Amino acid sequence: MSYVDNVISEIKKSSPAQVEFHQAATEVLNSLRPLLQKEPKYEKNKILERLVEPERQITFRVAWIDDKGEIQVNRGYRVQFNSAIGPYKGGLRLHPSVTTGTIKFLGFEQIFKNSLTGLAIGGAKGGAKFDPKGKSDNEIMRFCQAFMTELFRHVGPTVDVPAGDIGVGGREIGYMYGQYKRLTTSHDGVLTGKGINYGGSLARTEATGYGLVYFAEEMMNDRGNSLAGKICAVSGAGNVAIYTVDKLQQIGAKPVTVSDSRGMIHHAAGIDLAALRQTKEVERASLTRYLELCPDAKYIPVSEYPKGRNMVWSVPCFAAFPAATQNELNAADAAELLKNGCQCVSEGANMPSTLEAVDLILKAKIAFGPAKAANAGGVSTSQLEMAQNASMQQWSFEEVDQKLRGIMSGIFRNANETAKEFGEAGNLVLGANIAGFRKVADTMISLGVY
Ligand code: NDP
Ligand code: 2IT
Repeated sequence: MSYVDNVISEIKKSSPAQVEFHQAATEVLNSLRPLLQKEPKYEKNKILERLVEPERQITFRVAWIDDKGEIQVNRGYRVQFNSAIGPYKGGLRLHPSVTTGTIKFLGFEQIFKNSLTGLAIGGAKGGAKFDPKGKSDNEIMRFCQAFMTELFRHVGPTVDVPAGDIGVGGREIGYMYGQYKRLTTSHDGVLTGKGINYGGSLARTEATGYGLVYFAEEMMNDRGNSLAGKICAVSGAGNVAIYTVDKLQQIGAKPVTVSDSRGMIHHAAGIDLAALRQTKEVERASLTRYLELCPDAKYIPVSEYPKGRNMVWSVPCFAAFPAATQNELNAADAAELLKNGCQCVSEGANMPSTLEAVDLILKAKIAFGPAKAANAGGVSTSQLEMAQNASMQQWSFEEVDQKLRGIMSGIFRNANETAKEFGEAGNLVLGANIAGFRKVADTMISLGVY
């Protein structure tokens, strides 16, 4: 058995239930094969065995009192995966589907994503198995305070800097930061995605979606094409999806879909950004509310999707932006996108495409932006927030956005050139994985065995 096969098989044996982590590790490790063959030092130093084992993994009890006065208990997580090149950095996810396997896959991906940004940030992820839906604002506040009451002892501005992810936006970051500040008396910016009044960075809210579109434009320009005037399909209706729609419209493209966990909107006239923001950011409502605001749109509930299909991907489009969650685009979805002439898939969510879907898309040789490259704008701008906090400055929106553009363009060049170096021009999965890995692995060797 080869080195890579051995490590993958060991992961499956030692953590049998962590299927999402197996999937993420399989994708990354498989694409490292040409590098590992060329450079025996990685196997000799047991880099893969060390990389797949988190440096530290914390689970903890989160107990809080709901509006009825009843005690609720949830499980909290922080997986501090790798700090070779900088402090742990990565988001917090609050969703009922969260398991150890979810947080580990996200933390593992984050190592390579953060390395690729060219910034000094290590990889981590956290969150809780908790459903924010139907909770009052006071319940969210008490949950976030309880969560931070344990987490505060494991984080710090040069140790570990969490941020948002699914179910964690500005409101939750504010409640967590307030609790951290009360417990430590320190106003040190330990979370990113903070409000602008208390240390947040302008453009962090927009950064993941904007960065995703900048990355897709880089891929298109490299192929002598552009997104301007093109029909785009976007999934999700949260932070990443909203600002993907926003930037697509700014550059003259036409996004026509969004979706949430209950259904999707197909708005042939083009998504109405104000109606989308009113529905999701102001009212925190279902997309049926969007339909009330825009009656010329079409709403399809999940119950009407054919089995095993995500209907967003059956809408003919030039470019597709999965921006909801993992494994939301499978092989059947990919086949339909390709059949309808799709030329570009750029991943806003983490691991939205299944391994089989990625294979089909790569074989078709259309542009494919893997999550760890394409959605790295969020964490990059988080690092810009850390830099502003550390120097007690606040930069303008334009300054941050300009830096974000530069970082996305650097990520594209790095992944693209690395793919060419290994004789796989255009394969940004291989390019991103090898480029992200090399910096972390070489650093681990420099730092001595740990
Ligand atoms: P939000 O919570 O703001 O939005 C998530 C959206 O996806 C919602 O519309 C939600 O629908 C939908 N969704 C979530 N889970 C599911 C599910 N299991 N099935 C169907 N729909 C689902 O999160 P973000 O926009 O921040 O995150 C979206 C993706 O982007 C995630 O994969 C995240 O890891 C990734 N990401 C986020 C970054 C950030 O800066 N926020 C940075 C990089 C990546 P509903 O509201 O009905 O639950
Ligand atoms: O997946 C991700 O990159 C994020 N959720 C953002 C992490 C961050 O630290 O900003």
